[in-house]
Amino acid sequence: MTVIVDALPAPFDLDPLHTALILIDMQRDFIEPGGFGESLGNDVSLLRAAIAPCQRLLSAARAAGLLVIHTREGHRPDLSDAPPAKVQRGAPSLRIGAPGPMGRILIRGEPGHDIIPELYPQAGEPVIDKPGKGAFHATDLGPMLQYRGIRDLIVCGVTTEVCVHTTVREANDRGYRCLVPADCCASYFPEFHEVALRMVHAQGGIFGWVSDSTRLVAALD
Ligand code: C5J
Repeated sequence: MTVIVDALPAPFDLDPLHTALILIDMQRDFIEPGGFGESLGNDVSLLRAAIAPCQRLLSAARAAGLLVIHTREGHRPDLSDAPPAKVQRGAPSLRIGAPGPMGRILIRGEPGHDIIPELYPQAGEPVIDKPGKGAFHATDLGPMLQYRGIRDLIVCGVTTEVCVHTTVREANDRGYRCLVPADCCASYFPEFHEVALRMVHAQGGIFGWVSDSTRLVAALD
């Protein structure tokens, strides 16, 4: 079965059985006060706009039988997988690994590293722990998609211009077609969000396609 989604720069056709929905880093560390995002000086409330559209799309994707994959950015407690160049940025008391109100910042197993309750994974949905911005770098996402016969990706999450964009670029270079629902992504910088989305669909869709949750949910219904 093929469904057609109204998108830029052109309609996107997808087969739910060969499409994965990837929710990038919808973690407390980025979205709730007291985590990594706030430690970098950001207004984390700006990211909440993506939660309700992601919830609606997640329900539709589950009902339509899409593979649903969640990612979390974070590091081992001993920081052995954290490049020093990444750790050493920002004020020392607020760096990756430092204690915060939601546990050690961006460390696996800490409360802040977990996915927000509104979008919590269901049993059987893979969760990819990634040390970098892209979901393919140093993870088993590639083989996972290959073994499941996935050809197309719907990429949602935060932040648009950082981990969503890096993942879309990585996926595009690996031959996946990516569709980004604009309202299912968010940034601490609204202007970066807008430009990042334009960068995806510009030049004939140089990195992929852009649509929104309303159009996608209608197509999957
Ligand atoms: C950032 C992310 N912004 N998930 N990570 O550092 O986009």
